[in-house]
Amino acid sequence: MEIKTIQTSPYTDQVCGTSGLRKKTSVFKQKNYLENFVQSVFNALSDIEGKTLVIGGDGRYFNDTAVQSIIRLAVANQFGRLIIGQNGILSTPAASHLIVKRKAFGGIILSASHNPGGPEGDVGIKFDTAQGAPAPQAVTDKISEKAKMIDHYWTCDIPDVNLSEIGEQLIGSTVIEVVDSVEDYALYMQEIFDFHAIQKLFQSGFRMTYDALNAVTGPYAVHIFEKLLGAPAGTVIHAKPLPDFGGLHPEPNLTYAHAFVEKMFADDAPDFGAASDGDGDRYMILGKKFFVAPSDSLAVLMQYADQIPFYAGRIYGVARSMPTADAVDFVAAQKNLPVFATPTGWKYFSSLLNARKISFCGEESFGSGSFHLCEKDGIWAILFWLNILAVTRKSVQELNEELWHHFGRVYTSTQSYEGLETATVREMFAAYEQHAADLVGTKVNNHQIKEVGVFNYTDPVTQETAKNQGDYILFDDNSRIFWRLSGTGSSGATLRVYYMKHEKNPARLHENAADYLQPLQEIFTQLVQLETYTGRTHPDVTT
Ligand code: G16
Repeated sequence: MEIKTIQTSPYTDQVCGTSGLRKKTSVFKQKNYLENFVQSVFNALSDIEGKTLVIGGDGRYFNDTAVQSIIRLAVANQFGRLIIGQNGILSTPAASHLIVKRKAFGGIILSASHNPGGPEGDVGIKFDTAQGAPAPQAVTDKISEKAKMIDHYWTCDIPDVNLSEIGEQLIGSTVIEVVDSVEDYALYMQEIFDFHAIQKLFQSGFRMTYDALNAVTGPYAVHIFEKLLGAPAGTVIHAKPLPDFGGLHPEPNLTYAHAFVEKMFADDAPDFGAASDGDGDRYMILGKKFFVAPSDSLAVLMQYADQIPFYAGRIYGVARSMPTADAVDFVAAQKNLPVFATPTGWKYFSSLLNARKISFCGEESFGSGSFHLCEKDGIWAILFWLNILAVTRKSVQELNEELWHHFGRVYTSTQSYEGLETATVREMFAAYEQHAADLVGTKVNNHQIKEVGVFNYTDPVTQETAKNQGDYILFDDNSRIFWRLSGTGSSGATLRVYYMKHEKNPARLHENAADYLQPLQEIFTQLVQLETYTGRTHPDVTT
């Protein structure tokens, strides 16, 4: 087998965002685009010869060709073993678990997560380290640097590897091992949760619907919920991973998973509804006619964590990203546990998880996780809920409302304005920042401003810093507006604005979150002159 050196020239846009590189499919299809980036990943890592690399993805359009190209590059770069999910399928959490279980050097995950797929959609590549964790900032910076100066890559002329059959073959000096995508992950879930208790819950007539949105989690969900836990066949809908997700948007939230949400708000809704995103690391929970906000979900998991034997005696603390509403802080305070607030991006949780400063973490963007692995994990979170429901025999609504009655409800809403001009948004930010300091102590629409600022972070474990992670305004009643630019979009700029207010009045715990937070939205749009700069009066997505 001949190793070929291919001359190439850099693309200027190969800069890692919140979670690896995400671009339009047409961008990834350009000559050498994928190869340049993958070789840059390898160039950024030293000492890869003979090492093990895990490869998998969410089954979206273009992944099949991308996997074969990555195999050729990895063989030519002399990796010792490639562990590949059958048919190229691995959810992000399953890939993370395989990396750790098989002591791999790292893994390449082909997914643009919650972004749509297909010829008009997006493609993405993430690199996970030997801890099964998203590459930290220092590594992604190095990858972006290498991509800027790349002038050649190594590949080889080998036929496409058959990924449909489980087994091993030797190509050059590299063992190619195709593994079952689901088995190891499902075994791990059985170590963590009380499957027997959840089986009994289903035997009692408990009804669940799980929407896999034709993305990666279908096979995992059918195996775990229907086969192992005994939920009736048909509990999992849209179970087959499809290249274009069958036209569904692979982001489970109130806007994009509207059909599923309607099902859960119908009179004959099941007791429990859940959905995951494209690569299976996010999740959404619904009860009968009841939506669980991601920040409330994290609070419920934290409240009942000691009911799960795997975590008993191992509950150290919790982290949430700074824009995430602080419902979990109240639970943690009662349990006398520390809370960490990180920038957006799962990579910022890894050091805290590995140092066991925290056991759990989560974000408003529908992700939660624990030290069981260093990626967020949708099926894990859903099993956690099922385990709590099985032990307490309370409803989703009861579990959530009990916390509201005890601690007050932290109303939260995230609004995203998509497809904005990056330069215009920067101008808008700059104009706001010029007068921001003068706002302290003033009243806007009857809300007294206590503090304004920019969120900067120092990792308490590594001491690494991350600056300018978002702007915030804090009011004297501790309500808050936080805003930042998304780092996962593939074109233009997406502005995310996060609103939060703590309500203790028992008579006001059951309002619509977006309506309740409307006054804060008005303040934001007024202070940054949103309409003047962007022409927008309404967000594209509200969760
Ligand atoms: C990634 C990150 C998350 C982040 C999310 C949204 O998730 O891992 O930490 O919250 O993107 O980021 P942004 O607001 O910058 O778009 P995923 O599921 O897309 O890999």
